[in-house]
Amino acid sequence: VSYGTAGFRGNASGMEYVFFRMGMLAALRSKLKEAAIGVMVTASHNPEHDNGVKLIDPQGEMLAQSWESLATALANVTNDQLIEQLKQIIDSQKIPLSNTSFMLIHVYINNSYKPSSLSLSRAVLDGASAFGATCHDHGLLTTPQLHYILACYNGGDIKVDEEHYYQNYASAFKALLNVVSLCKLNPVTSPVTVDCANGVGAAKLTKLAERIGANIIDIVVYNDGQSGKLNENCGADYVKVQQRAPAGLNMEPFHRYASFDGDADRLIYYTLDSDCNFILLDGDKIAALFATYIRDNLKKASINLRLGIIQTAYANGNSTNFLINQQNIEIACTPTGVKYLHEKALTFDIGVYFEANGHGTITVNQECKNKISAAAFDPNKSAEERFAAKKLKLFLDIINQTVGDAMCDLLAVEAILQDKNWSVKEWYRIYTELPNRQAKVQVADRRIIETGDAERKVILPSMLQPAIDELVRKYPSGRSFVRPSGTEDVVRVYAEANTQENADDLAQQVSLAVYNIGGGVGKKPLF
Ligand code: G16
Repeated sequence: VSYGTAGFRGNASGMEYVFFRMGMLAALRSKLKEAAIGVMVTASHNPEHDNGVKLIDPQGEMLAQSWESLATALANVTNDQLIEQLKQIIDSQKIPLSNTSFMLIHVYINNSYKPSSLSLSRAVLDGASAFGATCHDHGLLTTPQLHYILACYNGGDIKVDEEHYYQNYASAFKALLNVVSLCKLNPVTSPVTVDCANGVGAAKLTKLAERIGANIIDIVVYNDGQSGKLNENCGADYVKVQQRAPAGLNMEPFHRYASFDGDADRLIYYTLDSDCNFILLDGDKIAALFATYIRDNLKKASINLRLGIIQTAYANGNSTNFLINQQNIEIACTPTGVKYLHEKALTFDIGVYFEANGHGTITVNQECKNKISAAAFDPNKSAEERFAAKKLKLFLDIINQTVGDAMCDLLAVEAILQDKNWSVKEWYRIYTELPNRQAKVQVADRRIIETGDAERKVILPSMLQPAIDELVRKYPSGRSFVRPSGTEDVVRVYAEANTQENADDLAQQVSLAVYNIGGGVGKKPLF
C-alpha cells in the first residue's frame, strides 16, 4: 500500500492496520509540530466499499510530502518490525516524545455514508492513544470542514466548531451580495439543484443554506443519502467522467445544476442547452470564472498583484488557450493531486487552482489580502476603485483557502453569477471546450507506468509514449496522456480532439495501447 494522491485508499476490508498506524503517525507528527493534526477517514469519490485515510497538517494543508514516504514505510512493515520502524521515524525526525499534550482532531464519516468508517475510525483513535494523544472527535464533517476547523484551532481559536464554519461563510456570502446590492433588492429566484452524491455534503449544505436564508439563495438538495448509495451513478466524478447527469435527475434547459463528490471537496456545474444537449461546467470553467472575476476587479481597483492559474494535464486545451491567449493570465501545470496545485498556487500573490474534476480553491497571502482591504478604504482612490477592491475582499472571504471546498466554491460561483447578472448560459459560452473522453484500464501492476513532464509524457514502459504519439497524430487537435491513478487500482486515460467521435476513438485506441504494452488484465477496454 502507498500514500497515494490523497492518502491510503482501497477496499475497506482488512485495512484496519493501516488506519491504526496512521493514528500513531498523526500523534507523532502532532508532537513534532506542537500543534493539532487532522485525520480524515474517507475515500471521497470512490465506491462505497472502499475507504481511505489522510493526514492534515496544522494550517489545514495536506500532509508534507516528505512524510508521505514515512507513512508508506510504516504501513508496509510487518507487525514484528513495527516498533523498530516507529523508532526510526522518531530518531530521523527528532520527535520530542515528551510532548504529549497536543491534540489530534479526528473525524469519521459515520455508518450511514460508509459502513466501514466506524471501525476504521476506532482504529485511528487506538493508534493515536497508543502515543498518548488527546483526541477530539468532531464526528461527521465534510473534508474541507475538517481542514478549516483544524486551521482555526491551530490559529488559536480552540473553541472552533462546525457552527463557526457556517457562520463564517454564510456571513461572507451575505456581505458580498449586500455590497453588490442584490441581497435585498433582487433576491435570487432561480434555484440551484445540488447532487450531494448521497454523501455527507447533503446535511451540511442544508445547514449552510439555512444560515444564509432561503430569500438569498435557493438550494435544492438532490441525492441526500436517504435512499441511493454513496457515489453510485451520481456525484462530481460520475458526472464529469460520464459527461451525463446523475441518474434520475430531471433537468430543464439553462437551469443550474451542480454535483459534489462524497466528501464535498469537489464541485462541478452542468445544464442543458436549448436542444437539451448536456453542458458541463467543470473545474476548468470554475477556475476561468474565478480568475477573470479577480483579474477584472484587480484592474478596476488599480491593484497590481500577480495572479496565476494552476492546472493539471486534464485541463481542457481550449481552457488553457482561453486563459493564456485571450485573457493574458499566467498559467502553471502540475501533476494530479491538489497537494501539488496548492503548493504551486502559493508562489503567486493570488493563485487560483482547479483540477478539471472540480477540486480546487484560491490562495492569497496575507500581505496581498491587506493590500486589497486597504484599497477598499483608500481616500486616494476613486469610488469605483474602492468599490472593486471591496467586492474583491468580500469575494475572497467566501473562499476556504485551506483546500478545495465544494460548498464555498458553490457560494463563490453563485455570487459571481449574481454580480455579473449572468445565467449559466453566459458562463459556459466564455469558451468552448474541446471534446474529450476519460477512460480507465486495468493492468496487473499500475506502478510499472512512470510519467514525467507533469504527467504529460510516459517514461516507462518506453514503448508506450511513441505509441501514444503516433495515435495522437491521426486526430486534428488531438492530445492524450495516461497515468496510474493514486486513488484507484487503474491506469487513467485522457483524450481530446476536434470532435467527440475522434476524442472517443483516440481514448479507445490509447486504452488498447495501455492494455497491450502495460500488461492489461481482464477484458480488453472496448467502449
Ligand atoms: C483525490 C485528489 C485529487 C485527485 C483525485 C483523483 O480527489 O485529492 O487531487 O484528482 O483524487 O486522483 P487519481 O487520478 O490519482 O486517482 P478525491 O476527491 O478523491 O479526494
